[in-house]
Amino acid sequence: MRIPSGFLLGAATASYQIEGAVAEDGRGPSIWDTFCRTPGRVHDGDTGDVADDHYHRLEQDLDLMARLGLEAYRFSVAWPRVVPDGRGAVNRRGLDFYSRLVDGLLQRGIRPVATLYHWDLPQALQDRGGWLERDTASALADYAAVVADELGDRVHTWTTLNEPWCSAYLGHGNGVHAPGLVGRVEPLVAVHHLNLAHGLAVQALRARVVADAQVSLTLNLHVFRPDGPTGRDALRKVESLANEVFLGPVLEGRYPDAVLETTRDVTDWAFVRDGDLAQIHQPLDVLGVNYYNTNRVRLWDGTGARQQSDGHGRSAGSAWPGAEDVEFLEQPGPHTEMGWNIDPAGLTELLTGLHARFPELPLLITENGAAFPDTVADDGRVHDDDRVDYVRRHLRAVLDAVDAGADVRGYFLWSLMDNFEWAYGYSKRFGIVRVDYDTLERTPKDSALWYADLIRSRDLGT
Ligand code: IFM
Repeated sequence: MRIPSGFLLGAATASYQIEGAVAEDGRGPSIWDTFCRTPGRVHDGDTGDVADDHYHRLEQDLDLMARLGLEAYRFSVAWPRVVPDGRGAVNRRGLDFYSRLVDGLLQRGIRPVATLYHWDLPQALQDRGGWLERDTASALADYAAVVADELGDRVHTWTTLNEPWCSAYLGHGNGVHAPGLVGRVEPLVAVHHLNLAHGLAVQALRARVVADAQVSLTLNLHVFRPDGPTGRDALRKVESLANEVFLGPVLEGRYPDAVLETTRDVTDWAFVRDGDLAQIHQPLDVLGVNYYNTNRVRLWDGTGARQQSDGHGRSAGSAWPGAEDVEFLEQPGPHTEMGWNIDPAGLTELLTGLHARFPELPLLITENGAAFPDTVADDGRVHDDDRVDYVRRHLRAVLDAVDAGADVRGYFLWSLMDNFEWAYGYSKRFGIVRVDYDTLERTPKDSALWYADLIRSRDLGT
């Protein structure tokens, strides 16, 4: 199987997960700084204070990317580094960091792909209501304008939001992500304000970036498999909350009926104002797709303990408002260290399904990868054959979708290096480069060497 010419092979990271330097050069606090300091929220009390120290090791990390031969690099800009209070004064030193990053990529022939928001909301905005407050959407657009004025001449692809599903439902539904709120209507209010933020940010970007830059949104679209006689009903509910609530307004200009039905006893959506859907429904050049696993669902019959293996941890709240009667069943193995099942066929189905529904819309895999319990062998290397196998099989799944007609433009491996895995702290390693958290030394794992070879040969084998 050969990688088609023009198909980009890259790797991805996000600001809070790798940068560290949280109190340096004028950066303000983010909701994740606060969350990490709240006892019991993050594994072992880990924080992003140092993370991979990427902020101080930028040149070294750029050289590493060049050695691997990456064709593109997806990073996120930390809003609290650029506009420390969320609104108002711009921090020049924050912008300078990203400007150096983009220049460093271009000097090495690597295409920069920038995400504006990968979950590190300035704490000052959270203090004023965060994503429950409509004004946060226009604050994101103002921040987008600042970043685009600085980097708009050099960035190849822009993504407004990363996985708004996580921001909304994990942040405001089951509370396992910052800001750690538990509620039913709150995640849906957050969904709408995130959708609005996306639409306003697209408009701010379009007015400023070079004409051939691509503007996108990255969604972690879920693939559900129905189980038994109630599987279809369950699927309709969770699909509406996970996928349709974003695809509908962003790409079709409406909240679909299935969303309104599923959430009927939660909200009347009165927070959606006249004109909002037109603001949200902006043309996109490409849709970013993050994919890791699938879920098997059915309706709970009210007896026995309800199964809840949705892969995002347990809490007092639910990430599925209006679909609390859906059971997430344990999936057969193999699983990654996150407990997520390995199901590459789901990626092919997702991509071909998206292509059938939105035939004009190019797709980009903005994240795919796996955490495994890596060990350092006696020879000092990490022989992560399981990760190589995972990536190879998922890349094949992408190429299967391309063969079936889907217009997929590239693949970004999550992640370039081990990093802060949110509520799991540093306990899960997704990197193709190992980071020793004591010395911060970087060591390419076997998967990195394999990926570098693949980028050179563009041959995925048979
Ligand atoms: O680490 C995260 C990333 O920040 C968003 N997508 C999923 C990854 C693995 O959980």
